[in-house]
Amino acid sequence: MKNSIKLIIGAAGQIGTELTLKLREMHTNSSVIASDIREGNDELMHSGTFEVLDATDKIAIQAVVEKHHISEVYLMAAMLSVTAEKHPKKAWDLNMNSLLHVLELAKEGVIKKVFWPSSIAVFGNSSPPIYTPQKTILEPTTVYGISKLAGENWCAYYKDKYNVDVRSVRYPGIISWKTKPGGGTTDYAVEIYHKALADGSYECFLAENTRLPMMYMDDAIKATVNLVNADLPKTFTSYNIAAIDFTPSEIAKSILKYIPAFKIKYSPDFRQKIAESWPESIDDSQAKRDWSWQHTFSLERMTEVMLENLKK
Ligand code: AKB
Repeated sequence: MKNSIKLIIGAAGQIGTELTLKLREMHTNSSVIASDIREGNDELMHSGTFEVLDATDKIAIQAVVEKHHISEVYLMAAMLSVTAEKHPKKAWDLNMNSLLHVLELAKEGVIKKVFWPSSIAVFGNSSPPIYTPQKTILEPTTVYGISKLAGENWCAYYKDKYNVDVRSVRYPGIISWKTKPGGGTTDYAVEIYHKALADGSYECFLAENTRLPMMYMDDAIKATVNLVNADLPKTFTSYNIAAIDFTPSEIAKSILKYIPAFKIKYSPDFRQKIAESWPESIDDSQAKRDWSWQHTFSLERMTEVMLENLKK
């Protein structure tokens, strides 16, 4: 797969942008095609080919795949937890149809490999909240979580029935500075850095002791790239991956070390209930065993890097 051409669907989003840039750096700019329904930031647009692509349109996906001789697809387009609660049917259509289109293209042999991210949103109130295991009760409470769980089952089905090479991780909340996230419950952990620098204060939509699993972007990209290139067991698994977990008050404390006058106020809203249905921490021992997953960034290091880069 060294010289395979890669297509990122949803390349203008928070993870899609950095994944595209990383793959372009690792391979060549011309072997990584970015696509999204809207244009991305300057770095993304100027570093290689970009195609406007609606992820729900199978004919359009196939046309781009054939035009560029794509063999690997990274399907990063999705509606996240908060937006999906506002538009359940639209979220289901985007999150499911895009996946089924890509899996069908893989089944037909048009593409060879698929990466599709799931999320900690597959867990619900009945899952054990601390060190949530890989295999456990999965009763999601959000439309987003329901779509991710159904997606995991579809991936397992296509792998088992049609031997489709599809790989997946359950991302926790992802924190980064290049592109802002949109519509997620874990977005507060990005907003807080922006507001700390711009206003010296932040009004948090989660309660101060709400602990959630999180990860710095570089670790999320490393997990994605390593998983796609690993030799894996035959059965499909959407892998739990863990890095750090913290509460709003703990991330605020880490910011206070750099901005001593920083103030935080807690005004939990409807997003609190979503956060409370998700794990506090994740057991990722199977990812460690199967493909040697290991995170790098601590909360302290992440705060340092976030503030340093956002200041620029
Ligand atoms: C969200 O908050 O919806 C996402 C996720 C945890 O998948 N960041």
